[in-house]
Formats: sequence, C-alpha cells, structure tokens
Amino acid sequence: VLCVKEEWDGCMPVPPASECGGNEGALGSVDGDGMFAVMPCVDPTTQRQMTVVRCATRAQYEAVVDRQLAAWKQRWRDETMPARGQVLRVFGERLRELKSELGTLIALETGKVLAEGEGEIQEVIDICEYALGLSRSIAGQVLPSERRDHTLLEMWHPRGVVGVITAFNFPAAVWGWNAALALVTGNAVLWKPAPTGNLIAVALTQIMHSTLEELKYPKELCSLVAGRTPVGQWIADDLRMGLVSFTGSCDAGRKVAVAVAGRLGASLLELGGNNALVVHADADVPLALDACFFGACGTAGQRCTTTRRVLVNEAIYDSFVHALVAKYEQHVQIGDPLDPKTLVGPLHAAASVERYRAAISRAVQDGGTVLVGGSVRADLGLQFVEPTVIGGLAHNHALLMNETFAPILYVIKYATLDEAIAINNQVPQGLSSALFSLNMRNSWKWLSAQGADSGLVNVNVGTSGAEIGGAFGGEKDSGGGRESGSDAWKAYCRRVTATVNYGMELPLSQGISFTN
Ligand code: UN1
Repeated sequence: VLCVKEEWDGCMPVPPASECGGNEGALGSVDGDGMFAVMPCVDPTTQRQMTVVRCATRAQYEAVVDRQLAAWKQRWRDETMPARGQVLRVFGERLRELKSELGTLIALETGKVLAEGEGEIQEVIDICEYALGLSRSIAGQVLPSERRDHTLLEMWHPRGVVGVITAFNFPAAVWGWNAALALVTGNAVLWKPAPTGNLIAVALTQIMHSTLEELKYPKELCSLVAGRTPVGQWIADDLRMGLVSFTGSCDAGRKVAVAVAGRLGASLLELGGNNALVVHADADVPLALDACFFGACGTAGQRCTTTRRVLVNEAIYDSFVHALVAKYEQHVQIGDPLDPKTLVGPLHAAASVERYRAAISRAVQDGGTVLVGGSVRADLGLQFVEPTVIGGLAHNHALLMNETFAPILYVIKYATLDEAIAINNQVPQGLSSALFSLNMRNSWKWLSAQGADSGLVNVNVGTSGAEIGGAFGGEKDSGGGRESGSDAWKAYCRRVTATVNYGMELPLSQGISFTN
C-alpha cells in the first residue's frame, strides 16, 4: 500500500526535521527495517490504526519533480490532445469497474457514508468523461487583426507540472477535477493529499500508474508525495510548479497564495465557505426542508459547500424551524458509515470534535439555543456528533461569520429579501448560496448583480452537491479559483497570443510609421 515504499526501496534513516515532510508526524518503524517519518492511517469510526504511510523526504520530493519534468518533456507535452484524452477514458473505465471498492475505501478512511463515497468516485468518472470530450473540442480563437494580411490567434499550451494539494473531505473528487483537466491540457500532476486521505490517494495513483503504463506512457506523469504541511510548502515555493492548485481552509489558502505570489507563480484556490440557504415566504417548503437537511447534515457537515446558515422569512419562521427540527429528529441516522442506512458518519478527526464542542458551548454562552442535537455521541465512538441546529444568535455573531467544519446549522429570522441578501453577503467567504422562492422577481434578483455575491448561486437547489459541468469555486475568502466544468481548463494552460504575417509588407500596429 505504500507507494513511496514501492518507488523508494530499502531503508531510509530518519531525516532531519528540516528535510522531512512529516513535521508533526510520528516516527515509526516500518517492517522492522528502519525508522521513517510516517503518518498513521486511522479509521475515524473506530480509531483503529489501519496502516501507516511514509512521508516523502526533501530529497525524494526533488527527485520526483525532476523525473516528472523529464517525462513531461519526453512523452506528454507534445502528445496530441485526443491521445491524452484516451488516458482519461481508460482510467475512467477502470474506476467504473471499481466504484464500489473505491467508494468503500473512502468511507473507511474519511468516515463519509457509502453513498457519498461512491458518489465521489462517480464525480471522478464524470470529470474523466468531460476531459475526454474536451480532448476533441478545446479551441483557441482567431481574432480580427488591424493589419492587412495578418492573422491574430490565441492558443492554449500546458504549464508543465501542476501541484495539486487536496483536503480530507473530498479526497478523490478534488484531485480528479484537477488531474483530469491538467492531464488533458498536457500537464504532469504532482499530488499531495491530506494526511487523512492517503489511502484513497495511493489507490487512485496506482490505478492511474497502471493505466499510463498500459498505454505506454511513463507513470511519473502522475505522482504522489505524501506528507504534512512541509510538503505543501515545498510545492508552493517550487519554481518548477507551473500551477499550484490548493483546496483547504481559508487560513491555509492565504499562506499558499502568499508563497506562490512571492515567486510570481500561478495558484488556483478553492477554500472555505459559509453558505446560506434563504427560505422566503413564497418558498416550496418541503423542497427547502430537504435541501437544508442534506446541505447541513450530508458529509457530517464537512463540505466546503455545507449549509451553515439558514435564513428564514419571518412570516414562516416558526413553522419552518419546527418542521426542520422534526426532520432532524426523525431522519438523522448516525452510525457506521459502511452501514447503508447511516446518513451521518463520524467526523474525520478528533480535533473536529473539539471544534464542534467549542462552537456549541460558545453559542450557548452567548445566548443561543440548541434546537436539536448538540451532543457528542460517545456511545457510538469518540468522533460521532449529533447534527445540530442553533437559534437565537445575531446574524453577525462571530460564530456565524466563520466556518466551523462540523454539522452545525444556525437559523436566522429576516424580514425582506434585501435584508436576506445583505446577511448572505456580509460574511468574508463567498462560495455557495441558495434561495428557495417560487416568485420570478425574487429569484432573478437573487441571481443578479444585486443578489448573492458567491461563486455558486442557486434557486430552489441547496448549497451543496454541485455538478461537474459548471465551473466550481467561490469569491472573496473562498479563493476566487474555478475548477471542474465550463472553461475551468484554462487555468491549467498558459495563453499564447500569436500574430502571423503572410504579406509582403511589415505594417506596424497603431498605424505607426518608423521610416525617415
Ligand atoms: C468540497 O467540499 O471541497 O458541490 C467540494 C459539492 C461537491 C464538491 C464539494 N460537488 O458539494
């Protein structure tokens, strides 16, 4: 299971801290053949250590990137786009065959429920198919030239190696969006997964390696370096990275952005959200209730698109909140993520449980009321918590301005749509927003420039669960990057503006005459 081990045979002595990608990592013995900096892979349901993954050392990292660059120049940069698309086609087919096994591995490693684990693999399959389509359709353009007998063109070329740093909560799909588009546009991909998402990363990388080798390409085109923050820093600081794509918290994203900008590099940031779902007086209430339930409880509240705030119009506030609480009471099924009946698995890490506990006790201290949930379910395991709804806090209370990555939903009462839009937009993040209304004026206003200021803006659809066909990403502290569909592929390319003169003269632009 240790891909690093496969590539780096033999014993590796413990490297000095400055050269090791596992700063907070345990030092462990692997197979009794030496000491390594390792990361434990822990099942969040039982806290059982399943295995360990060795952290890359600085020397290993350097060698991996060198080999990637060589493979890229030799076999990938100049390959045709339809041929690159075939790699994604075959890879996607393999994933289709293994969807249930890979979905189960995600559930085991992250605590996500089975249906969502499989859904994530489906998302990778979908983006592979999307990339296959792009491989026959990506187009530059021909622009009008002001000079006679000249053609003005725009073309898109690969950037080189794309560093992809992913978060624990979508340990497969986020890499999939990045890798599929980066590969089809002609880049090599270096993946640093979250320390709690290493197993699915190893599995996907091995499937990608066998696909590449079967199609006679070097496997180094898609490499994996496991590690903690130092490995992410090496990627951010590395001039050889044509693009750094980072998914994670706003705080970590800010550090990556500064490091990459410091070397004038390109970054693509997909950071936190603080997403509101607005239920207007003219809403289809059962629809809004379902959307709220999935948006707030799905993935145990650990999506960047999770519904964190529900703004309810004063005319229906009491009845809506009553129905929402009843829905939680009847349908929240917490338990083993591998049991198909479970809707809410454990939080992925012990630290998340602490953050959940701290947010709820602060809310209560400051006058909030727990309407449903609110407790850690120690009877089920150390990392199980109840999805929680809290009322009674001001819309600009610190807890509602920040993202707590746990299933806590705050309810807020508002009077007019303008007020709801203002509350929706007052937070620093701007990833996803949803309005439930059957009124055309309200809906279009919400979607307009006067409306929600996030990257994803929905009507009668919840905040989470975006399809791959649209561009995915947010504004403000959510990072500003766009991944997945639409023209997100452009981020993985360098743009070339080319002018070709097929005439006998050399006219200068702007009509300048440079003769005497
Ligand atoms: C994330 O949580 O980082 O829209 C991504 C969604 C998913 C992606 C979430 N398709 O909820």
